[in-house]
Amino acid sequence: MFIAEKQTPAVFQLSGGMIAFMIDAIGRLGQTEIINTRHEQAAGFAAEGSARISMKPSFAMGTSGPGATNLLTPIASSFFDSVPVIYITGQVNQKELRTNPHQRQNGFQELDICEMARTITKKVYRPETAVEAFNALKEGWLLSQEGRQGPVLIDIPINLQQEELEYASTEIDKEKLASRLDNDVHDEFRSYLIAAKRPLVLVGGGVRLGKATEALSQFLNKTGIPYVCSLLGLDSVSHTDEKYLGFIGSYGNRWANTALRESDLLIVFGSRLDVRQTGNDISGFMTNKKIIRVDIDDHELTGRITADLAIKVDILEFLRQSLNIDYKIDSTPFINRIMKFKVEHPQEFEQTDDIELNPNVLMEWLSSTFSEASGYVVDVGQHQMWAAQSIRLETGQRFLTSGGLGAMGFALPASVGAAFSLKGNWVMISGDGCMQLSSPELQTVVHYKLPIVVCVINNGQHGMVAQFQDENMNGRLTGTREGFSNPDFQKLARAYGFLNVVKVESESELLSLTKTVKKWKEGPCFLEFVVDSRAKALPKNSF
Ligand SMILES: Cc1ncc(C[n+]2csc(CCOP(=O)(O)OP(=O)(O)O)c2C)c(N)n1
Ligand SMILES: [Mg+2]
Repeated sequence: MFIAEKQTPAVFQLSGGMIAFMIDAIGRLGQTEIINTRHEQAAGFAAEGSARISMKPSFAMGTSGPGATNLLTPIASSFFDSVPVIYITGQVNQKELRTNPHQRQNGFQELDICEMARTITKKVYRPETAVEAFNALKEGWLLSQEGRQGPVLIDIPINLQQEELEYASTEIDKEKLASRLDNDVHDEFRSYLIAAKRPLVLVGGGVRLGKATEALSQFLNKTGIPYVCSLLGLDSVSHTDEKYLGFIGSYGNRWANTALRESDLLIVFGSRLDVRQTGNDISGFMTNKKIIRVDIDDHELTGRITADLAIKVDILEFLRQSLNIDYKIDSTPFINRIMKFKVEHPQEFEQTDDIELNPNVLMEWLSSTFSEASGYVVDVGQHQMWAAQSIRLETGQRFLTSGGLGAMGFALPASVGAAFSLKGNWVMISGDGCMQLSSPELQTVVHYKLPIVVCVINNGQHGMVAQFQDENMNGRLTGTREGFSNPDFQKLARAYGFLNVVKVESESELLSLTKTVKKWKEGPCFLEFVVDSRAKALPKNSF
């Protein structure tokens, strides 16, 4: 009843005895769709994808023991990327729970998932009564969304699941975050702006999580400050605005990192500034510039990069109030210089000429072919970086990927979750390695006839790690190319019931495919792109 009241798009799960009563209750009520995945990890990633799109908590469920441990990876993923997911695991009957901590196990499939998940959740609950279980749901729903968002875990013993409770509605308004802004902060902020010649905004994932994309756009237009994005910030801004200067970081666009280096004031909205963004050389990153950080989580503000001005605040509130600041800059000379550099060093030139299907050209082709898609869901590896570098997002298009955890196998199930939360077609981009972690979910896509364009970038290897080996291990490719092989993806897709399946090996084939593929976008289709194993994720920047 609680789940139904919250009008969540679906509950994602893989069945098991210890959650069977709860699943049955949701099914009998008939108000929430129950989506079966082929692995609990996929259920978790699907819930994460769904929550990122619906902007409210989603539910993933798994049974006790292996079902629960299979949920640990998505729990960590949603914790690091601040996504509100409510994970519910079944637990053995309270009578079966071990009482002596030195005993390994008492009940069958008994496992202390709460202890294991404690450090990767905002809170874990092991209710002792049915009323406590209900209260945990109520509190967990609010807590997962409060302040910096993130997952909670509720581990419910099977005997509690069978109790009947009188239901009382739970519509409680989320307490508004107390403002921590005062005029002094804005005065100081303005004084940094005024002193800067080349201010630059770095947009992180926190902007969208803080529901502040619109306010950010107003702020940027009003102030005239150009901007760059981190991986998770890519879909919070317009890519067609002339102030957009690209994707930064270790594998960022060369011109975006140049802008970062040349800026004399970096204003960071909701980004952790982790090593993928700053490189290892922190002092190099900070050279010749002032840094302002705005974040809801003060633990981030005291993290790797010390800011000249650190503001702990709800980003939406900060941006709204900043619209009143009297400030405007003409950044044209700075923008023009960076754009000239971009023209001289376009992204596709990073690959050598003899690569038959340039992966950056491929990503550009995908963005023009699927300019009307709801968004892209991208896995982990070189293909992820090629996508981040070269996909041009249309306004409102989403870009989901596993940021902080970087979990291979995220994209296919997350695209399932996204497809349940927002209509329109979704482009899922995976590597050949990642696809082998998630391929059972092809069945989920076919079963629910989801409008997902499955793209596999097949370079015959764990490319990202092979690239690392190339650079650091004299090209010994143990475990990445050696010992690695793929199934015939064409046959695999057909075996799962995909009707529209194609393999592309060169840029000329791409062009002739555009029309056909556009026709396929309504239902599931499977596109395999064969990319030379010598193609790399470049440039590899250090600052
Ligand atoms: C679950 C998991 N295991 C291992 C890794 C380490 N890892 C990062 S990228 C990568 C290779 C991915 O291979 P593929 O999907 O083929 O992508 P490519 O880099 O070739 O584009 C690996 C093994 C990871 N990030 N996640
Ligand atoms: Mg690969």
